[in-house]
Amino acid sequence: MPHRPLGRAQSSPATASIKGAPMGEVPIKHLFTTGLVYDTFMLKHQCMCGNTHIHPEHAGRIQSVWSRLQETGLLGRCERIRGRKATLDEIQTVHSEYHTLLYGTSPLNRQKLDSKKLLGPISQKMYAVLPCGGIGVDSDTVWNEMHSSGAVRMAVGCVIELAFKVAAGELKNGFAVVRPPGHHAEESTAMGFCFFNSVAITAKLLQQKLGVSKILIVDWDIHHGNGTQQAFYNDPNVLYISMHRYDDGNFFPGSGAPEEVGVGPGVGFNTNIAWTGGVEPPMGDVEYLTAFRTVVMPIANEFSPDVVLVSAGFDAVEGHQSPLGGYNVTAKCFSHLTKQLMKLAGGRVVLALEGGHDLTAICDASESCVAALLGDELDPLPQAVLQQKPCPKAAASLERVIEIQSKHWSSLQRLAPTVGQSLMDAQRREKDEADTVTAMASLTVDTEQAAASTVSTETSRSTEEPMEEEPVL
Ligand code: X5A
Ligand code: ZN
Repeated sequence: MPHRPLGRAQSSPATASIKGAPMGEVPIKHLFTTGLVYDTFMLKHQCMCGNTHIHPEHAGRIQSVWSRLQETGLLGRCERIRGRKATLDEIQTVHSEYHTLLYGTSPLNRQKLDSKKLLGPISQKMYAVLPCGGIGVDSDTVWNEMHSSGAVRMAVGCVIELAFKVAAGELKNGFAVVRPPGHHAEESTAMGFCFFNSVAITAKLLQQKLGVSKILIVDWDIHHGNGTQQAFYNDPNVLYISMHRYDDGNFFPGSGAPEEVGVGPGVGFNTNIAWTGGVEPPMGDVEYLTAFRTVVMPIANEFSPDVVLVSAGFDAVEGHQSPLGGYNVTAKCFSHLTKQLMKLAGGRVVLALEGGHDLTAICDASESCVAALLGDELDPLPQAVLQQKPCPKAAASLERVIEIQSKHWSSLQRLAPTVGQSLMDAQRREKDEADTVTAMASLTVDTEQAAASTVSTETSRSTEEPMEEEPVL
Protein backbone atom coordinates (compact mmCIF):
# COMPACT_ATOMS: atom_id res chain seq x y z
CA MET A 1 0.00 0.00 0.00
CA PRO A 2 1.39 3.38 -0.91
CA HIS A 3 1.83 5.66 2.03
CA ARG A 4 -0.89 8.27 2.32
CA PRO A 5 -0.83 11.15 4.68
CA LEU A 6 -3.48 11.15 7.37
CA GLY A 7 -5.85 14.04 7.81
CA ARG A 8 -8.09 15.71 5.30
CA ALA A 9 -7.61 13.07 2.62
CA GLN A 10 -9.21 10.42 4.80
CA SER A 11 -12.29 12.31 5.89
CA SER A 12 -15.10 12.69 3.41
CA PRO A 13 -16.87 16.05 3.39
CA ALA A 14 -19.89 14.48 5.09
CA THR A 15 -17.92 13.27 8.08
CA ALA A 16 -15.46 16.12 8.38
CA SER A 17 -15.89 17.83 11.69
CA ILE A 18 -14.80 20.62 13.96
CA LYS A 19 -12.40 19.30 16.55
CA GLY A 20 -12.60 20.62 20.05
CA ALA A 21 -16.22 21.71 19.86
CA PRO A 22 -18.00 21.25 23.21
CA MET A 23 -20.03 18.01 23.38
CA GLY A 24 -17.87 16.38 20.75
CA GLU A 25 -17.51 17.01 17.07
CA VAL A 26 -19.91 19.06 15.00
CA PRO A 27 -20.54 17.62 11.54
CA ILE A 28 -19.65 20.11 8.81
CA LYS A 29 -22.96 19.59 7.05
CA HIS A 30 -24.70 21.08 10.09
CA LEU A 31 -22.71 24.26 9.76
CA PHE A 32 -24.07 27.34 8.05
CA THR A 33 -27.55 25.98 7.96
CA THR A 34 -30.65 27.44 9.53
CA GLY A 35 -31.79 25.81 12.78
CA LEU A 36 -35.42 25.20 13.67
CA VAL A 37 -36.75 24.22 17.08
CA TYR A 38 -40.20 22.96 18.08
CA ASP A 39 -41.60 20.56 20.64
CA THR A 40 -45.13 19.20 21.07
CA PHE A 41 -44.81 19.67 24.84
CA MET A 42 -45.73 23.32 24.24
CA LEU A 43 -49.14 22.26 22.93
CA LYS A 44 -50.22 21.21 26.43
CA HIS A 45 -50.54 24.79 27.68
CA GLN A 46 -54.28 25.24 27.12
CA CYS A 47 -57.19 26.57 29.09
CA MET A 48 -59.35 23.89 30.66
CA CYS A 49 -62.36 25.37 28.84
CA GLY A 50 -60.81 24.56 25.45
CA ASN A 51 -62.40 27.52 23.62
CA THR A 52 -59.83 28.93 21.16
CA HIS A 53 -62.06 31.88 20.28
CA ILE A 54 -61.94 33.21 23.84
CA HIS A 55 -58.24 32.31 24.01
CA PRO A 56 -56.53 33.20 20.72
CA GLU A 57 -53.06 32.16 21.94
CA HIS A 58 -53.77 28.45 21.45
CA ALA A 59 -51.77 25.34 20.51
CA GLY A 60 -52.96 25.42 16.90
CA ARG A 61 -50.71 28.44 16.30
CA ILE A 62 -47.41 26.60 16.48
CA GLN A 63 -48.88 23.38 15.09
CA SER A 64 -49.92 25.29 11.97
CA VAL A 65 -46.58 27.03 11.60
CA TRP A 66 -44.68 23.78 12.00
CA SER A 67 -46.93 22.05 9.43
CA ARG A 68 -46.39 24.91 7.00
CA LEU A 69 -42.61 24.63 7.31
CA GLN A 70 -42.93 20.90 6.71
CA GLU A 71 -45.30 21.19 3.72
CA THR A 72 -43.18 23.80 1.96
CA GLY A 73 -40.02 21.71 2.25
CA LEU A 74 -38.32 24.40 4.33
CA LEU A 75 -38.07 22.11 7.36
CA GLY A 76 -36.16 19.55 5.29
CA ARG A 77 -33.62 22.18 4.29
CA CYS A 78 -33.00 23.24 7.89
CA GLU A 79 -31.39 21.53 10.86
CA ARG A 80 -33.91 20.50 13.50
CA ILE A 81 -32.68 21.23 17.00
CA ARG A 82 -33.87 19.29 20.04
CA GLY A 83 -35.63 21.46 22.63
CA ARG A 84 -35.63 20.97 26.38
CA LYS A 85 -37.26 22.46 29.46
CA ALA A 86 -35.32 25.42 30.86
CA THR A 87 -34.09 24.89 34.41
CA LEU A 88 -35.46 26.94 37.30
CA ASP A 89 -31.99 28.50 37.67
CA GLU A 90 -32.00 29.61 34.05
CA ILE A 91 -35.43 31.20 34.46
CA GLN A 92 -34.22 33.07 37.54
CA THR A 93 -31.71 35.03 35.47
CA VAL A 94 -34.72 37.26 34.67
CA HIS A 95 -37.53 36.28 37.03
CA SER A 96 -37.89 36.30 40.81
CA GLU A 97 -37.67 33.01 42.70
CA TYR A 98 -41.32 33.19 43.64
CA HIS A 99 -42.45 33.83 40.06
CA THR A 100 -40.17 31.06 38.78
CA LEU A 101 -41.55 28.51 41.21
CA LEU A 102 -45.13 29.66 40.76
CA TYR A 103 -45.15 29.08 37.00
CA GLY A 104 -42.22 26.70 36.61
CA THR A 105 -43.58 23.88 38.76
CA SER A 106 -46.64 21.64 38.62
CA PRO A 107 -48.44 20.34 41.74
CA LEU A 108 -46.44 17.13 41.35
CA ASN A 109 -42.91 18.53 41.47
CA ARG A 110 -44.00 21.40 43.73
CA GLN A 111 -44.62 18.98 46.54
CA LYS A 112 -40.92 18.10 46.58
CA LEU A 113 -40.03 21.77 46.81
CA ASP A 114 -42.62 22.29 49.56
CA SER A 115 -41.10 19.54 51.65
CA LYS A 116 -37.71 21.22 51.28
CA LYS A 117 -39.43 24.29 52.81
CA LEU A 118 -38.59 26.38 49.76
CA LEU A 119 -42.17 27.46 49.38
CA GLY A 120 -44.68 28.72 51.80
CA PRO A 121 -47.11 31.00 50.05
CA ILE A 122 -46.96 29.13 46.75
CA SER A 123 -49.30 26.40 47.84
CA GLN A 124 -51.96 29.04 48.51
CA LYS A 125 -54.53 29.90 45.90
CA MET A 126 -52.85 31.94 43.23
CA TYR A 127 -55.08 32.25 40.18
CA ALA A 128 -58.33 33.92 39.27
CA VAL A 129 -61.31 31.90 38.13
CA LEU A 130 -62.14 33.17 34.65
CA PRO A 131 -65.58 33.74 33.11
CA CYS A 132 -64.97 30.71 30.82
CA GLY A 133 -64.61 28.46 33.86
CA GLY A 134 -60.85 28.06 33.54
CA ILE A 135 -58.15 29.65 35.69
CA GLY A 136 -55.36 32.11 34.92
CA VAL A 137 -54.06 35.61 35.44
CA ASP A 138 -56.65 36.94 32.98
CA SER A 139 -58.57 35.63 29.96
CA ASP A 140 -55.43 36.02 27.81
CA THR A 141 -52.98 34.56 30.28
CA VAL A 142 -54.58 31.23 31.10
CA TRP A 143 -53.13 28.44 33.19
CA ASN A 144 -53.37 24.69 33.26
CA GLU A 145 -52.19 23.43 36.65
CA MET A 146 -51.07 20.07 35.32
CA HIS A 147 -49.48 20.99 32.01
CA SER A 148 -48.65 24.68 31.68
CA SER A 149 -45.42 24.71 33.71
CA GLY A 150 -43.78 22.12 31.46
CA ALA A 151 -44.92 23.93 28.35
CA VAL A 152 -43.70 27.36 29.43
CA ARG A 153 -40.34 25.92 30.45
CA MET A 154 -40.07 24.14 27.11
CA ALA A 155 -40.67 27.42 25.23
CA VAL A 156 -37.77 29.02 27.11
CA GLY A 157 -35.47 26.01 26.71
CA CYS A 158 -36.11 25.82 22.97
CA VAL A 159 -35.00 29.41 22.44
CA ILE A 160 -31.93 28.89 24.64
CA GLU A 161 -30.83 25.77 22.78
CA LEU A 162 -31.20 27.36 19.37
CA ALA A 163 -29.55 30.66 20.27
CA PHE A 164 -26.56 28.95 21.92
CA LYS A 165 -25.90 26.93 18.77
CA VAL A 166 -26.07 30.05 16.62
CA ALA A 167 -23.91 32.09 18.99
CA ALA A 168 -21.34 29.28 19.15
CA GLY A 169 -21.16 29.12 15.35
CA GLU A 170 -22.69 25.66 15.01
CA LEU A 171 -25.62 27.06 13.04
CA LYS A 172 -25.87 30.01 10.67
CA ASN A 173 -29.10 31.37 12.18
CA GLY A 174 -32.42 30.07 13.46
CA PHE A 175 -36.14 30.28 13.97
CA ALA A 176 -37.90 29.08 17.14
CA VAL A 177 -41.50 27.93 16.73
CA VAL A 178 -42.51 28.42 20.36
CA ARG A 179 -45.45 29.30 22.60
CA PRO A 180 -46.58 30.76 24.88
CA PRO A 181 -44.89 34.05 24.00
CA GLY A 182 -42.65 35.85 26.48
CA HIS A 183 -41.93 39.50 25.84
CA HIS A 184 -44.60 40.89 28.22
CA ALA A 185 -43.41 38.78 31.16
CA GLU A 186 -41.66 40.91 33.78
CA GLU A 187 -39.53 39.88 36.77
CA SER A 188 -42.59 38.95 38.83
CA THR A 189 -45.52 39.52 36.51
CA ALA A 190 -47.26 37.25 34.00
CA MET A 191 -49.40 39.13 31.48
CA GLY A 192 -50.48 39.33 27.84
CA PHE A 193 -50.20 35.53 27.23
CA CYS A 194 -46.66 35.57 28.72
CA PHE A 195 -45.21 33.85 31.81
CA PHE A 196 -41.46 33.56 31.21
CA ASN A 197 -39.56 35.92 28.94
CA SER A 198 -37.78 33.44 26.68
CA VAL A 199 -35.83 36.00 24.67
CA ALA A 200 -34.71 37.97 27.74
CA ILE A 201 -33.63 34.80 29.56
CA THR A 202 -31.70 33.69 26.49
CA ALA A 203 -29.91 37.03 26.25
CA LYS A 204 -28.95 36.88 29.96
CA LEU A 205 -27.58 33.35 29.51
CA LEU A 206 -25.64 34.29 26.38
CA GLN A 207 -23.98 36.99 28.48
CA GLN A 208 -23.39 34.86 31.57
CA LYS A 209 -22.54 31.44 30.07
CA LEU A 210 -21.07 32.24 26.67
CA GLY A 211 -19.61 35.66 27.45
CA VAL A 212 -21.31 37.31 24.49
CA SER A 213 -20.60 41.02 24.90
CA LYS A 214 -23.12 42.86 22.76
CA ILE A 215 -26.63 41.59 22.08
CA LEU A 216 -29.26 43.34 19.99
CA ILE A 217 -32.90 42.46 20.63
CA VAL A 218 -35.28 43.60 17.90
CA ASP A 219 -38.96 43.31 18.83
CA TRP A 220 -41.39 43.67 15.94
CA ASP A 221 -44.44 42.24 17.67
CA ILE A 222 -47.17 44.91 17.43
CA HIS A 223 -47.17 45.17 21.24
CA HIS A 224 -44.38 46.75 23.27
CA GLY A 225 -42.18 44.17 25.00
CA ASN A 226 -42.41 45.70 28.45
CA GLY A 227 -40.77 42.68 30.07
CA THR A 228 -37.73 42.72 27.81
CA GLN A 229 -37.31 46.47 28.20
CA GLN A 230 -37.39 46.05 31.98
CA ALA A 231 -34.86 43.20 32.00
CA PHE A 232 -32.13 45.27 30.29
CA TYR A 233 -33.11 48.84 31.10
CA ASN A 234 -29.79 49.63 32.82
CA ASP A 235 -27.62 47.37 30.63
CA PRO A 236 -25.50 49.01 27.90
CA ASN A 237 -24.55 45.60 26.49
CA VAL A 238 -28.07 44.66 25.46
CA LEU A 239 -29.67 47.07 23.03
CA TYR A 240 -33.46 46.71 22.90
CA ILE A 241 -35.22 48.15 19.85
CA SER A 242 -38.98 47.76 19.78
CA MET A 243 -41.34 48.78 17.00
CA HIS A 244 -44.91 48.83 18.29
CA ARG A 245 -48.36 50.38 18.18
CA TYR A 246 -48.39 52.92 21.00
CA ASP A 247 -51.15 55.47 20.38
CA ASP A 248 -49.94 57.71 23.21
CA GLY A 249 -50.09 54.85 25.72
CA ASN A 250 -53.60 53.74 24.76
CA PHE A 251 -52.56 50.42 23.22
CA PHE A 252 -51.66 47.32 25.28
CA PRO A 253 -49.54 47.18 27.41
CA GLY A 254 -49.38 51.01 27.54
CA SER A 255 -45.60 51.25 27.99
CA GLY A 256 -43.02 51.91 25.27
CA ALA A 257 -42.93 55.70 24.99
CA PRO A 258 -40.08 57.01 22.83
CA GLU A 259 -38.81 58.91 25.90
CA GLU A 260 -38.00 55.58 27.63
CA VAL A 261 -34.32 55.38 26.64
CA GLY A 262 -32.80 53.39 29.52
CA VAL A 263 -31.35 54.29 32.89
CA GLY A 264 -27.85 54.70 34.41
CA PRO A 265 -25.25 53.01 32.20
CA GLY A 266 -28.12 51.78 30.02
CA VAL A 267 -29.14 55.26 28.85
CA GLY A 268 -29.38 55.21 25.06
CA PHE A 269 -29.60 51.43 24.84
CA ASN A 270 -33.40 51.27 24.73
CA THR A 271 -35.18 52.47 21.59
CA ASN A 272 -38.94 52.60 21.31
CA ILE A 273 -40.29 53.21 17.84
CA ALA A 274 -43.72 54.07 19.10
CA TRP A 275 -46.33 54.40 16.37
CA THR A 276 -48.97 56.90 17.31
CA GLY A 277 -52.08 57.94 15.41
CA GLY A 278 -54.36 54.91 15.41
CA VAL A 279 -55.25 52.95 12.31
CA GLU A 280 -56.40 55.67 9.91
CA PRO A 281 -54.43 54.83 7.94
CA PRO A 282 -53.01 51.60 9.40
CA MET A 283 -49.23 51.24 9.39
CA GLY A 284 -47.95 48.92 6.67
CA ASP A 285 -44.86 47.85 4.72
CA VAL A 286 -43.80 51.38 3.81
CA GLU A 287 -43.83 52.51 7.42
CA TYR A 288 -42.02 49.41 8.75
CA LEU A 289 -39.36 49.55 6.02
CA THR A 290 -38.88 53.28 6.63
CA ALA A 291 -38.42 52.63 10.34
CA PHE A 292 -35.74 50.07 9.49
CA ARG A 293 -34.05 52.47 7.07
CA THR A 294 -34.01 55.51 9.32
CA VAL A 295 -33.79 54.09 12.87
CA VAL A 296 -33.34 50.33 13.34
CA MET A 297 -30.48 49.65 10.93
CA PRO A 298 -28.48 52.86 11.60
CA ILE A 299 -28.58 52.31 15.39
CA ALA A 300 -27.95 48.58 15.01
CA ASN A 301 -24.92 49.20 12.78
CA GLU A 302 -23.52 51.75 15.18
CA PHE A 303 -24.00 49.33 18.10
CA SER A 304 -22.41 46.49 16.11
CA PRO A 305 -23.87 43.49 17.97
CA ASP A 306 -22.33 40.03 18.31
CA VAL A 307 -25.72 38.32 18.21
CA VAL A 308 -29.21 39.46 17.16
CA LEU A 309 -32.30 38.05 18.85
CA VAL A 310 -35.68 38.88 17.38
CA SER A 311 -38.95 38.86 19.30
CA ALA A 312 -40.75 37.89 16.13
CA GLY A 313 -44.42 38.46 16.77
CA PHE A 314 -46.53 38.57 13.63
CA ASP A 315 -49.57 40.42 14.94
CA ALA A 316 -48.74 43.50 12.85
CA VAL A 317 -49.46 41.39 9.76
CA GLU A 318 -52.71 42.10 7.88
CA GLY A 319 -55.53 39.95 9.20
CA HIS A 320 -55.25 40.98 12.87
CA GLN A 321 -57.97 43.33 14.12
CA SER A 322 -57.69 45.73 17.04
CA PRO A 323 -57.09 45.28 19.95
CA LEU A 324 -54.72 42.47 18.95
CA GLY A 325 -53.54 44.24 15.80
CA GLY A 326 -54.98 46.77 13.40
CA TYR A 327 -52.00 47.15 11.06
CA ASN A 328 -51.47 46.04 7.47
CA VAL A 329 -47.89 44.84 7.19
CA THR A 330 -47.51 41.99 4.70
CA ALA A 331 -46.01 38.65 5.64
CA LYS A 332 -43.37 39.08 2.95
CA CYS A 333 -42.26 42.41 4.40
CA PHE A 334 -40.91 40.50 7.39
CA SER A 335 -38.60 38.49 5.13
CA HIS A 336 -37.08 41.78 3.96
CA LEU A 337 -36.64 42.94 7.56
CA THR A 338 -35.04 39.57 8.37
CA LYS A 339 -32.66 39.91 5.43
CA GLN A 340 -31.58 43.34 6.65
CA LEU A 341 -30.88 42.02 10.15
CA MET A 342 -28.75 39.21 8.64
CA LYS A 343 -26.23 41.91 7.63
CA LEU A 344 -25.49 42.36 11.35
CA ALA A 345 -23.49 40.23 13.79
CA GLY A 346 -21.94 38.08 11.06
CA GLY A 347 -25.45 36.85 10.29
CA ARG A 348 -25.98 35.36 13.77
CA VAL A 349 -29.73 36.05 13.92
CA VAL A 350 -32.29 34.07 15.92
CA LEU A 351 -36.01 34.67 15.53
CA ALA A 352 -38.41 33.52 18.26
CA LEU A 353 -42.15 33.58 17.65
CA GLU A 354 -44.05 35.91 19.98
CA GLY A 355 -47.61 37.08 19.21
CA GLY A 356 -49.93 36.71 16.24
CA HIS A 357 -53.04 34.54 16.11
CA ASP A 358 -54.28 34.74 12.52
CA LEU A 359 -53.09 31.36 11.30
CA THR A 360 -52.65 32.38 7.67
CA ALA A 361 -50.69 35.45 8.70
CA ILE A 362 -48.33 33.68 11.10
CA CYS A 363 -47.76 30.76 8.71
CA ASP A 364 -47.06 33.04 5.75
CA ALA A 365 -44.75 35.26 7.78
CA SER A 366 -42.88 32.34 9.37
CA GLU A 367 -42.44 30.75 5.95
CA SER A 368 -41.04 33.97 4.44
CA CYS A 369 -38.70 34.58 7.34
CA VAL A 370 -37.28 31.03 7.28
CA ALA A 371 -36.78 31.32 3.50
CA ALA A 372 -34.89 34.57 4.13
CA LEU A 373 -32.78 32.91 6.84
CA LEU A 374 -31.90 30.14 4.37
CA GLY A 375 -30.67 32.80 1.96
CA ASP A 376 -33.38 32.26 -0.66
CA GLU A 377 -33.88 35.06 -3.14
CA LEU A 378 -36.84 37.14 -1.95
CA ASP A 379 -39.67 38.41 -4.08
CA PRO A 380 -38.80 42.03 -4.76
CA LEU A 381 -40.84 44.64 -2.94
CA PRO A 382 -43.71 45.92 -5.12
CA GLN A 383 -43.05 49.16 -7.00
CA ALA A 384 -45.98 50.77 -5.16
CA VAL A 385 -44.25 50.12 -1.82
CA LEU A 386 -40.98 51.60 -3.10
CA GLN A 387 -42.66 54.70 -4.48
CA GLN A 388 -45.01 55.52 -1.61
CA LYS A 389 -44.11 57.96 1.16
CA PRO A 390 -44.80 56.82 4.73
CA CYS A 391 -48.03 58.26 6.13
CA PRO A 392 -47.61 61.59 7.98
CA LYS A 393 -48.39 60.02 11.37
CA ALA A 394 -45.60 57.50 10.87
CA ALA A 395 -43.18 60.20 9.75
CA ALA A 396 -44.06 62.21 12.87
CA SER A 397 -43.53 59.13 15.09
CA LEU A 398 -40.12 58.50 13.49
CA GLU A 399 -39.08 62.16 13.77
CA ARG A 400 -39.81 61.99 17.50
CA VAL A 401 -37.70 58.83 17.95
CA ILE A 402 -34.83 60.34 15.98
CA GLU A 403 -35.01 63.60 17.93
CA ILE A 404 -34.66 61.65 21.18
CA GLN A 405 -32.17 58.99 20.09
CA SER A 406 -29.85 61.16 17.98
CA LYS A 407 -28.31 62.27 21.27
CA HIS A 408 -27.08 58.70 21.67
CA TRP A 409 -26.60 57.57 18.05
CA SER A 410 -24.79 60.00 15.75
CA SER A 411 -25.76 58.19 12.55
CA LEU A 412 -29.38 59.24 13.04
CA GLN A 413 -28.85 62.96 12.60
CA ARG A 414 -28.47 63.05 8.84
CA LEU A 415 -31.52 60.77 8.43
CA ALA A 416 -34.00 63.02 10.23
CA PRO A 417 -34.82 65.11 7.12
CA THR A 418 -35.43 61.95 5.07
CA VAL A 419 -38.17 60.18 7.07
CA GLY A 420 -40.89 61.52 4.77
CA GLN A 421 -39.25 60.24 1.60
CA SER A 422 -40.23 57.15 -0.35
CA LEU A 423 -37.75 54.27 -0.25
CA MET A 424 -36.93 54.90 -3.89
CA ASP A 425 -36.17 58.60 -3.35
CA ALA A 426 -34.10 57.78 -0.28
CA GLN A 427 -32.15 55.18 -2.23
CA ARG A 428 -31.45 57.66 -5.03
CA ARG A 429 -30.34 60.31 -2.53
CA GLU A 430 -28.05 57.83 -0.79
CA LYS A 431 -26.47 56.87 -4.12
CA ASP A 432 -25.96 60.54 -5.03
CA GLU A 433 -24.31 61.12 -1.66
CA ALA A 434 -22.04 58.12 -2.13
CA ASP A 435 -21.09 59.34 -5.62
CA THR A 436 -20.27 62.75 -4.20
CA VAL A 437 -17.98 61.17 -1.62
CA THR A 438 -16.24 59.21 -4.39
CA ALA A 439 -15.86 62.34 -6.49
CA MET A 440 -14.48 64.27 -3.53
CA ALA A 441 -11.97 61.51 -2.85
CA SER A 442 -10.74 61.50 -6.43
CA LEU A 443 -10.57 65.28 -6.30
CA THR A 444 -8.31 65.05 -3.26
CA VAL A 445 -6.06 62.53 -5.02
CA ASP A 446 -5.94 64.76 -8.08
CA THR A 447 -5.05 67.73 -5.97
CA GLU A 448 -2.19 65.86 -4.34
CA GLN A 449 -0.94 64.69 -7.69
CA ALA A 450 -1.16 68.20 -9.09
CA ALA A 451 0.80 69.52 -6.17
CA ALA A 452 3.49 66.84 -6.59
CA SER A 453 4.01 67.26 -10.32
CA THR A 454 2.85 69.13 -13.39
CA VAL A 455 1.24 66.02 -14.93
CA SER A 456 -2.30 66.58 -16.06
CA THR A 457 -4.99 65.52 -13.61
CA GLU A 458 -7.15 64.34 -16.49
CA THR A 459 -5.67 60.81 -16.54
CA SER A 460 -7.12 59.74 -13.21
CA ARG A 461 -10.67 60.58 -14.20
CA SER A 462 -10.48 60.23 -17.96
CA THR A 463 -13.85 58.50 -18.16
CA GLU A 464 -15.59 61.12 -16.03
CA GLU A 465 -17.05 64.45 -16.98
CA PRO A 466 -14.70 67.34 -16.24
CA MET A 467 -15.18 68.78 -12.77
CA GLU A 468 -17.33 71.88 -12.48
CA GLU A 469 -15.03 73.52 -10.00
CA GLU A 470 -11.26 73.15 -9.85
CA PRO A 471 -9.62 73.21 -6.45
CA VAL A 472 -7.87 76.37 -5.47
CA LEU A 473 -4.26 75.41 -4.91
C1 X5A B 1 -47.61 38.44 22.85
C2 X5A B 1 -48.81 39.26 22.51
C3 X5A B 1 -50.75 40.42 23.31
C4 X5A B 1 -51.52 40.66 24.57
C5 X5A B 1 -52.81 41.38 24.32
C6 X5A B 1 -53.52 41.69 25.60
N1 X5A B 1 -49.59 39.62 23.54
N2 X5A B 1 -54.88 42.10 25.39
O1 X5A B 1 -49.04 39.54 21.37
ZN1 ZN C 1 -48.30 41.08 20.36
